[in-house]
Amino acid sequence: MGASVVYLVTKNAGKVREVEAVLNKYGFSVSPIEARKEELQSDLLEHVAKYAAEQLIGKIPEPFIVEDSGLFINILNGFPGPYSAYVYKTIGTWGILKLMEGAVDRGAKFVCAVALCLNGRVHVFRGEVEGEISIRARGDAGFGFDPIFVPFGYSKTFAEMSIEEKCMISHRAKALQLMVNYLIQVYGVKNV
Ligand code: ITT
Repeated sequence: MGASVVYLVTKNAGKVREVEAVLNKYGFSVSPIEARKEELQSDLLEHVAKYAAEQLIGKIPEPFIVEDSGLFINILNGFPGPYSAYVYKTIGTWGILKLMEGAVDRGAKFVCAVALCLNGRVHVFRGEVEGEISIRARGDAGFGFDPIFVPFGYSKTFAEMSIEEKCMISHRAKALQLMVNYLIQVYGVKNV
């Protein structure tokens, strides 16, 4: 392939920083690109990311990534899930804490689907991290729901971690790691 630039279709600066933190380690630079994404209504993030990527084939340079992610809360039957961006914009972390008031089961997970488009074909990789919704918001690093999510095995929220720490365990880092493994296996990418 020989390309060391990966284009990332997003308007979320937090995602850009994290994708860079992971892919830079493997010799890739990340170039954010703003393009209109077609949003498929689906409960499955993989379908949403794949559909959006397929609609962009031939319109933007390759290889490119479309990433769709969300927070799934057990006691709320997976809400906000695929609607996380909208819920964050409307009720935010405060609203989620309010919905969770008095809840004993605070289990939740972040899920990420990365759709990679290479040579006109789309491949999807999924990553998850399990954890809990905290009682109150803590920390100001990261983005989105980071101040209210405590990954299992840790006492800090994602927003209390450095980007390096978050990217050792995050849903996004796991999906990206699978993508890098795929590039190594199938394409024998030299700079990996
Ligand atoms: P693009 O579509 O432009 O990439 P977006 O923010 O709209 O940006 P999504 O549709 O994938 O992206 O929405 C995911 C939302 O889920 C995001 O806005 C956050 O509120 C939340 N989210 C996803 N990953 C997160 C993370 O690592 N930390 C905190 N919140 C996260």
